[in-house]
Amino acid sequence: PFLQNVFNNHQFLHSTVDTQFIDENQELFNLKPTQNRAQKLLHYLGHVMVNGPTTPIPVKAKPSSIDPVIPPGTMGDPPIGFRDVLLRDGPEGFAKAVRAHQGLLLMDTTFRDAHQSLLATRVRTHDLKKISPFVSHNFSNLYSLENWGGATFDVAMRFLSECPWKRLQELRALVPNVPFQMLLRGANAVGYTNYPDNAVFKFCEVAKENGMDVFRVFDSLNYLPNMLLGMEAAGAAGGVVEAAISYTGDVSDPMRQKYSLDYYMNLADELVKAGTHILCIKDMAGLLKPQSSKLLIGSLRDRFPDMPIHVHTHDTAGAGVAAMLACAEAGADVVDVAVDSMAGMTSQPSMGAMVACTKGTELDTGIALEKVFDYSEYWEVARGLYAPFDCTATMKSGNADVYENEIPGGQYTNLHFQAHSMGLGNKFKEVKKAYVEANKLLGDLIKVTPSSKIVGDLAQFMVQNNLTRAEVEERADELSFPLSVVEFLQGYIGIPHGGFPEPFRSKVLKSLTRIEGRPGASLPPMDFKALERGLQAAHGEDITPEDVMSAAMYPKVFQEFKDFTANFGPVDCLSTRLFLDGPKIAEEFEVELERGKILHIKALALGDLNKAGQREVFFELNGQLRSVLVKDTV
Ligand code: 3PY
Ligand code: ZN
Repeated sequence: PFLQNVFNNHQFLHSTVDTQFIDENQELFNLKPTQNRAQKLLHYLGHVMVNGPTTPIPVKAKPSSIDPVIPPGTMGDPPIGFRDVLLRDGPEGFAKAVRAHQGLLLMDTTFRDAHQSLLATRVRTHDLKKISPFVSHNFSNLYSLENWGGATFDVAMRFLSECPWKRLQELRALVPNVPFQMLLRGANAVGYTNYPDNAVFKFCEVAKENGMDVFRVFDSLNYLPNMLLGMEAAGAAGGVVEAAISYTGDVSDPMRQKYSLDYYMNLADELVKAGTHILCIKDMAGLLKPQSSKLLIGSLRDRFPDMPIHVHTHDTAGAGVAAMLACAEAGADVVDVAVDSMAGMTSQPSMGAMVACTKGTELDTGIALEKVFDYSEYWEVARGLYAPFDCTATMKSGNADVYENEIPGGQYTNLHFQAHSMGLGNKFKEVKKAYVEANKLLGDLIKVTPSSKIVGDLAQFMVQNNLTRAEVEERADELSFPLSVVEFLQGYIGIPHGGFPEPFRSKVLKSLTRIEGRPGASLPPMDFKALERGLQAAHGEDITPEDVMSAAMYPKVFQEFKDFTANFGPVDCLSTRLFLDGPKIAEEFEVELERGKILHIKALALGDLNKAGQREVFFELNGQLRSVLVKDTV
């Protein structure tokens, strides 16, 4: 609301009032500074023009100067979708409808896992919002749109300086008919380690209130107590519970006994018993081949005829479409795909390929291929905006070696990039080999965030210190291992299938404490009221329940995000090219601060360096000359 303080109250300024007026109008002395978002944004743009982007840019490639065009086809109300079924019939009714559906259903991962795997999770709300009405109108028969959770929560604040909750709210308003899906790391929520139970419950509650529908719950060790906790939290919030078994090994290989078909069937029994609405196989590294798909999904289908089955994979080896077709033929109800231009390699298999390959069969998705082409074109151009983060800067193809190293999609990209950026492009193979050895040292783990990071940290430690597995085993009591490895062995993220590796564990831990059972069970509950008061003291009164949850998950990242926004304003309103690269001199552009509130800006000139090491940057803002002083740190 418009601030009615002493500086702009008409009656007060014109002295037409007496002191009683002051007593009755306390808000006159509400002297909080006005937001002045426009000036803050100029400050941000000036800063980028002088010093370059605020988010670290890994490669020299510039964001493309071509803006994506929104395809036509968004007139009127969007058609009815599965979300309408969910709102009407609740999670159980939704699950029934999914199971009863004729044909194959798809989950679209373009808004989450695809860019987490290919573009370092950097896709901004700005570009997601633009294409959302198109998705709502033309993909109303999706099972769900995965658009939240996993790494997006942390990255939104840390690297994009935007609020993950606002993303959820804004997308929800634009897509009323397609269920939204998030990835919940079980007892780790959207973080890397176990949180107190009440934090996981509260997180799910707030996510549901903000429009989340389907919670895919996994644990990085498939540790049942952690999974049950996450499922309970999602269920108590009123969400659809999709319990996900993380898949590793190869069920069709009789030589791979640790993660056998029986192992998966027993785990599935527990999850079904615990009341999951949907059962998911989460193949985070893309290890399912057609024959293992047939065996695993076929067995689950036989055992649980009424349970909807959803399969997630990555296309790292290039066999993703073949595997997902085999899953669908074996009885899966839903498989995950990303739109073609955001698919393949370490991302999900291609939506267009799945739609085309099932067309006219019993598995027909009912999705129009022409719409997929339009959607794909938007993303092909939008992807160009993220060129500085695109894995294709260095990675040129997928690789079937993933069947050996079992590295999850997103991590495969990260490790590849790290090897290249350290000038060790030719060492990637060595890193992958070390990953295999590190996994064996740790007892052959399920590898997915955060257990995959622990294996990766150990692998890097081995490469850096030139250590073989035998040497690490032998010298385990004297080496200083990465903290993540030590904490894993202490039991901080739960207990791996088959127990901890011995004598390795005892040699590393010596007298360090060991956590018994589920780690969250021994953590004291989080005091949200106290947290809220602390945040109010630090950042002012306007702290929302969503802010409290952001701080609960990532205290330091949240604080930095708030400080950044206090300085630079709502940078999420800027287009991606402006956000990353700033405007060119003489460029004119518009920034929509909120609906109907548009700033017209022109970048005029960059001043010379002054004695204080600053530059003055000149703009025209809504026709008026403005300037900002920016410290030149380059
Ligand atoms: C995540 O936890 O972010 C994942 O995508 C795991 O596969
Ligand atoms: Zn994934």
